[in-house]
Amino acid sequence: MKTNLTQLLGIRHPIIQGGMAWIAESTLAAAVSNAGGLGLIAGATAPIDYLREQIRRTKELTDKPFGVNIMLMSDNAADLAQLVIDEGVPVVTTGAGNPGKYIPAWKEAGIKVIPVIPSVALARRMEHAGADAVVAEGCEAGGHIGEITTMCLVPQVADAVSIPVIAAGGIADGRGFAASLMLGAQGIQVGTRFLAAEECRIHPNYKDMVLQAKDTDSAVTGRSTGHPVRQIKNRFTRAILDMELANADPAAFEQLTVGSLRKAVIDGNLSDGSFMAGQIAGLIQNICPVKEIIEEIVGDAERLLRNFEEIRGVQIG
Ligand code: TUI
Repeated sequence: MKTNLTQLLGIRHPIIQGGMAWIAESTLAAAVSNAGGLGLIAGATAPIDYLREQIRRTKELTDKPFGVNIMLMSDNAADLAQLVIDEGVPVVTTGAGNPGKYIPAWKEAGIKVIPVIPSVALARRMEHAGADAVVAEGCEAGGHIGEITTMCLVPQVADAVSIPVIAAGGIADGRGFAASLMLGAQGIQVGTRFLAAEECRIHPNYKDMVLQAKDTDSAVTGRSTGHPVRQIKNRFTRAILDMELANADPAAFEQLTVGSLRKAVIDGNLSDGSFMAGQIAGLIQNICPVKEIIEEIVGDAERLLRNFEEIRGVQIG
C-alpha cells in the first residue's frame, strides 16, 4: 500500500511505531524498520549518551529509515534535539508539547519532522511551522494524552491541514488501519500493539498486563494537573487518583509518575509501576514478532478495503 506517507519517508508500509518512553529502543525500532514500517527510538528523559548509543546501534541493526521521538516535557529536550541533528537521524517525531522552536534547525538539517498533536489548532500551527506530517493522536492512546478521541480528531485534522495525517490512539489491527484511512489519514502510528512484540524488551510482567487487560482496564491519572496519562489500572493508579481527589500537591505525584514508568518497564513491579498502554490493549491476545504484527495489520486492511462488501456483508447501491 502506497500513500503520501510511504513516499515522504521512503518506507514500505504506512505504519510508524509509537515513541514510547523507556520502551522504544534500538531492538524494537530496528525490527519495525526492517519490517517496512518506521521504527522509533524514545528520547524521553534519557541521558544524551544513552540516546546517542541507541541511535548508533539502530543504524547497525537496520539500513532502513528510522526516527527518534523527542519528549518535549523532558528537561534535556534541547540537548536531544541537537543530538538528532549531529547523528544524522532521518525522522523526528515529538510529543507532550509544541516543538515549534526546534523545527527550523531540524528542517535545515534535512530531517523529516512529524509532531504528535492532540488538537486541530496545534496541527495547523505545526503545518505553518514547516512540519512534514502530523500524528493526530486520540485519547484512547496510552501515555500522555489530549482530550479528543481518534474518531473525532483525525477527520477534523485531515480537513484542516494539507500535509499527511497519521492516525494514532486505539489502532492495533487491520480494521483500525482501514478505518483510519477512511477518516482521512495517510498512515497509522501503533504503540500498544508493539508492547506485545517479541522484540519489545520490557519486563515480561508488562507484557502480561497488556495481554490480560480488558477494554475498561485503563485509567487516566493527572487530569487535575493538566498532564493526563493513560495506564493500566493497578494499585499505583488508584493511589494517584485518590491523591488527586484529595487535592494533594500536584508536583508530588507528577514526580511519582515518571519514576513509576521505570518500575513497570525494568522491574515489572505490578503494584507500583506505571504500565502505560492504550484502550486497545483489550484486543491484544498474543506475543509475536514485529514482522508478523505489521504484515497482519497491512494484509487484513488490504483485504477489507478490496473486498469490503463481501467481508462485511454490506451491499452498496
Ligand atoms: O507524548 C505522548 N505520550 C507520552 S509522553 C510520555 S513520558 C511522560 N511521562 C510522565 C508524564 C508525562 C509524560 C508518555 N507518553 N504522546 C503525544 C502527545 N502529545 N499526546 C498529547 C500531546 C501534546 C499535548 C500538548 C502535544 C502538544 C501539546 O501542546 C501543548 C502546547 O504547548 O501547546
